[in-house]
Amino acid sequence: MKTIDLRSDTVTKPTEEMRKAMASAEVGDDVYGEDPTVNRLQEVAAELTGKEAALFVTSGTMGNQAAIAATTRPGDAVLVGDDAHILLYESGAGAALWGVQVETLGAGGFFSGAEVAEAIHPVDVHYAPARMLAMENTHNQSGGRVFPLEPLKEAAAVARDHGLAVHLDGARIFNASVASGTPVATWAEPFDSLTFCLSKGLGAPIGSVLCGSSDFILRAHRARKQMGGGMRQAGIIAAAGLYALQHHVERLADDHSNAQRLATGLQDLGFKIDAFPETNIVIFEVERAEEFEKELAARGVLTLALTNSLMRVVTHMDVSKADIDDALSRITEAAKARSH
Ligand code: TLP
Repeated sequence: MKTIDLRSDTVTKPTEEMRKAMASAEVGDDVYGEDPTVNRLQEVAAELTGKEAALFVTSGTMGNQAAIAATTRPGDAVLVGDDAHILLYESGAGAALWGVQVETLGAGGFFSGAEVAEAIHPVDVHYAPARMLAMENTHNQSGGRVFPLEPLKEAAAVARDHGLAVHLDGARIFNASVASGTPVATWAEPFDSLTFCLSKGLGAPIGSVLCGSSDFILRAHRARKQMGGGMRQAGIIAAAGLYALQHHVERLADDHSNAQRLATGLQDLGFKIDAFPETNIVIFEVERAEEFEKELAARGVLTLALTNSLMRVVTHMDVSKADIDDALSRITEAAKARSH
């Protein structure tokens, strides 16, 4: 029985063509800035996002943390939406490494300009001064929803007017771009900095890119070094990223239609879905989710229980439309077995 891994879009394995691009990559010591493939990836990323410069980092987490380091001082506040990755899933790095306090605003990952204004405390010794607003698009925990462009611009503008730097955790910004038909540079425009991941829907094995002004990237480069992220012949992995940007962007539309197929099947089985998927993430309600995760795993379908009543499934390059149908029939069996 084939295992169908829907835990995340991070589980993809490099294709043969991607491996060939990796094997033949020109490399050098990137700590000396001498890796031509890393340099090329950074140029391409800066161009795609419309920023001056870019920095190849090991992960989305490292990109977000380097952005925080480059922008804040200990004691500052970083504002994020509800359930942001920076708050929930970066192992407390903002506090542990840079001494910042992460504060949330809005609901479900989304917020208005007025909510941003309200979250920024007046200058008063009682409050941690807000130095940065970090938005997330697509928003993972709400089921890969796209933060619509106009409200996003408004929220970013309000933060900027109050003197905050504005960062985008764009781990899945290419999904937002493909789903909306709006170029990545347009999504990136309201932000001082953004990270995007090569190792999620784009199918590369490792890596993310942080983009911003040249000054910002210089400071982030230092933070990357502090985190042990100075890599040597990293062109081997940057080549996979370049390959992914050339060959795996448009196909994200397939992941989105597979997610919708999966969501429709789950709804037909009676599972409640709060947000019908716009991109590649489906979150559905189920009783005793942790148990259901195990019941599905026993049938070769890997999923992620987010809480004891919410499950996440994610579509990606390594699951086909036929795999989705196969997964749905195994989920049907597991659900039936429960009701007996
Ligand atoms: N998210 C992972 C897990 O950490 C939850 C996943 O499987 O979805 N920002 C966002 C919005 C993300 O979803 C993730 C990864 C990251 C940043 C961090 O990327 P990595 O895993 O490369 O550090």
